[in-house]
Amino acid sequence: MTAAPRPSDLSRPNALEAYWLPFTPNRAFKKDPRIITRAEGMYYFDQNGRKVMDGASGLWCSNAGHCRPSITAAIRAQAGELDYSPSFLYGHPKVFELANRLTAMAPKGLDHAFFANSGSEACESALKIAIAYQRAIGQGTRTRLIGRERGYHGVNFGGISVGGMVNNRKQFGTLLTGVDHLPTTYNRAEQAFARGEPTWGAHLADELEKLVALHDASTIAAVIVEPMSGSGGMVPTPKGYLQKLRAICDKHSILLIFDEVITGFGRLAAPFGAERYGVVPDMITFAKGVTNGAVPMGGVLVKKEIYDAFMTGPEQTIELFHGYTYSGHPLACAAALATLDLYREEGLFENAKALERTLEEQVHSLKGEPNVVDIRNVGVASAIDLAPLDGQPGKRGYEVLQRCFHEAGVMPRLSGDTIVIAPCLIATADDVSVLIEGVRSVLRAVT
Ligand code: PXG
Repeated sequence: MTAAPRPSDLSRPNALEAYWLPFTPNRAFKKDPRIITRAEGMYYFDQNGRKVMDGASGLWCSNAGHCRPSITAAIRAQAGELDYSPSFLYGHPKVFELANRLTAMAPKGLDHAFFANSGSEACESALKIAIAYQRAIGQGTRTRLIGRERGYHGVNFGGISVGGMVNNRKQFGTLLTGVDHLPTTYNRAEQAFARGEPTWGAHLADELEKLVALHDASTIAAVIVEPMSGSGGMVPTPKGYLQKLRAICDKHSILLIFDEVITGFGRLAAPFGAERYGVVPDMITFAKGVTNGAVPMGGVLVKKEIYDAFMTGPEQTIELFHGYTYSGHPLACAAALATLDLYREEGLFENAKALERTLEEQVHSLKGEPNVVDIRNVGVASAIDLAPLDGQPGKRGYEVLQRCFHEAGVMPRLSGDTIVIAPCLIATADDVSVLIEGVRSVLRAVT
């Protein structure tokens, strides 16, 4: 017998209180909620049917714009054909196809793909593979992981330990031991209002030599950095920095991991940041744009030498004790294959090159607007730093965000007092001006 529904089940279908929103000031949000009900192309629609332009590609994931019919159709068809199959001990055709497509897109030598379901899981997977690899090649003392201040590698324990954002770390105890951090490459005095990659800062890669001197190379497994730091306030990497980091890692046999969860799939006007900078890391993490955000997926592209180091011992033994129920989920694979087709058919990584120049021109025109203290850009990503209100960090940024949504009809991304504009790669020059002029009007209205 089914229990009769409790009255509350029916009387409060859309009450806000039960839902604990992630990375959101819940009380402020619930007083003034922003509810998205539909999306199409460059636009979101709210519960009143009002159009708001997406200025952040969702959360850096909907690179081809929203609700693209070919991706939607692929997901629908896959759901009707194979909804789920076990990821351990079995495979399905699309997961192999996707691994082949991704490794073909990746820099030469990254010949294997391991799948997860988010950027956070991608990072945990890469860090675990790094430590296990060192052990597999007889370097078991190499367990230390090096990240960077302001780095963001998701929210799981490995990721926040190597990550460098204090707010993401301070609530959660002692984290992983045996990590250390490179300094951030951001320096406002040297780099303010730089266009593209700043020319100052490559020397900061040499700080890795200091960490090697402090800990000894024999204790260090890997270094993980983002080719452009996204959540840490959108910080482009200085010219020459990644090349130096690669050279120092090679010198000391330390693995180099690029976290390309944001920078993969066209954000830097190339398939991966690795290609833009001509630096081949040992592993690349990806997520977000791989499925255009339509189904969760993440993963790691791994160098052949790393994979091969695990492929020893009796053939019936598991080589890596790691994986997820939903690794390579059929719906995510279908979405990813359709997404990669769309990126290619529409030449979106090429479009991104022109869009990068348009965005650069337009975003820097905000220099001189009230409270603007720095503007940065690289690829199809840009950031405007606002001076924080005295003793109330984040308040001015939050007000700008609210007004952008409710009054200007644009949705940039907010990180503290930094406004990020990173449009979908289908954006036209006119779309970019809608976003920039929307933000400009709000900056002029906010004190
Ligand atoms: N690595 C990087 C470089 C990321 O940017 C993650 C890992 C974690 O991914 P998941 O899928 O577990 O969230 C990210 C996520 C923002 C913003 O506005 C950035 C992220 C997520 C949400 C917001 O900067 N990046």
